Amino acid sequence: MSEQKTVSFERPVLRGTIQVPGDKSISHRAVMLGSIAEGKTTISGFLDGEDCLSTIDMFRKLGVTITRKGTDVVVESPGIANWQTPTETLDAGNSGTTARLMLGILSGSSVTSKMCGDQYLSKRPMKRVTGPLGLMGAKITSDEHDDFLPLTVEGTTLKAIDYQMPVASAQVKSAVLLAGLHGEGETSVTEISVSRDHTERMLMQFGAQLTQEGKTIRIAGGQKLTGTDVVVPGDISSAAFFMVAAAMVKDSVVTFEKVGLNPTRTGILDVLEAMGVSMKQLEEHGFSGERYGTIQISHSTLQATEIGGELIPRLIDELPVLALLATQAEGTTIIRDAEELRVKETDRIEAVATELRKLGATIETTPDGMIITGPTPLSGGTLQSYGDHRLGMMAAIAGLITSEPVHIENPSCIAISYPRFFEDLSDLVSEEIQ
Ligand code: SPQ
Repeated sequence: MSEQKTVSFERPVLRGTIQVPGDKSISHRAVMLGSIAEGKTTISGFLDGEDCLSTIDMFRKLGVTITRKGTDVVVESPGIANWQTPTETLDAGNSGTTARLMLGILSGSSVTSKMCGDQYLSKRPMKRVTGPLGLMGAKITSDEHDDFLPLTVEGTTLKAIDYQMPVASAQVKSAVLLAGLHGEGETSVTEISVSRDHTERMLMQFGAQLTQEGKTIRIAGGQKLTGTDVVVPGDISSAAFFMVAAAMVKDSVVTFEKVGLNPTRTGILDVLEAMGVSMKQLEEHGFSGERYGTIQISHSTLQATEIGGELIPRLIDELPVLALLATQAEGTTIIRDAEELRVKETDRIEAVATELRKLGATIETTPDGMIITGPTPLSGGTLQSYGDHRLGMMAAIAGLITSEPVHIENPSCIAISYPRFFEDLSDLVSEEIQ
């Protein structure tokens, strides 16, 4: 029998201050670059979610010593040139970031390894990465279908390419740049829309030189990385769930401390503002090339908006919960140019629409997005997570505004990016004082 979690509150109000767990994208990259570098790297604020633990596990199999005490991680590596050939298959679990970035890294290493993923990751396209890596001379083969895991990578000498990306994807950009780091010559990647730039920022923090001109990033091959200290800010994609909750639930005020404010990730703040959400930025700091700060979000009257174009890569993972928010806004919200949602852990366009309709929402799907008309009072129901952490958390947040309880099927996937999600939810929610 599958497990279930119920979200049910009489008259919830969200109040208080929260520090959400470390950024998933930055945590992966800190372990990856720390393992490529020779020597010691320390990471604080690491996300101990299942995806990032898959990345740690892979590098241990490659002979890197990684110790972790909660959110503090120490990586001690002999450097990429001295990795061991793993005796076991490298398992990326549910993590697309692990799989795609590792394909780029392993291609230019000196080891041969086989990589697999879970049932969801095994259906996600890999050709977007193996295509450009093949142009660099990477030796990646498959037993069955070359667009999907499992894949075998035989490390080899790579040559530089100039790559024009057909999709806006930080994973594709990062895989090519990380392969380029070990290629012969200068590799360039040109994006169609700017995607999260954590790889570029962190490569520079580890001592590599990159140049950027417009949407083109260049990296010279043969550069050596040096271990360093990385501080991981809170993940704005995790904070997004409570930001939306605070905006929707009457009388709520929530303060988010040390949350990542990298401009390539703050599209959600632009959308909240456009929808009329009352928001205060209380302070801002920078560390390791990443910005973070304190943001306060309060309950507001919501207006519909349009979300598309260059904004999409800046909030791609927040679209499921923004669709929920749109059900409470006055008017018709249009999400377009988001076809990438169809190749995430699940088809997030169909899954979001199917689940929110069960609660009574008015949502139409389009090939590249959703059209949502509100405001609509939502009823309760049983929602599927599809094994997708973002769907599971969206369902839980919906439960704060439904007239009846929301039951979430298979909620354990939430631990992929936010292991203490339900504890943080109950800490923030208090029943209304009459
Ligand atoms: O790692 P994974 O499984 O691909 O995770 C997701 C998520 O919702 O957490 C997407 F399913 O985030 C991606 C994001 O969508 C993480 C990421 C990164 O760290 O580089 C980039 C985005 O993917 P993409 O395909 O646009 O590059």
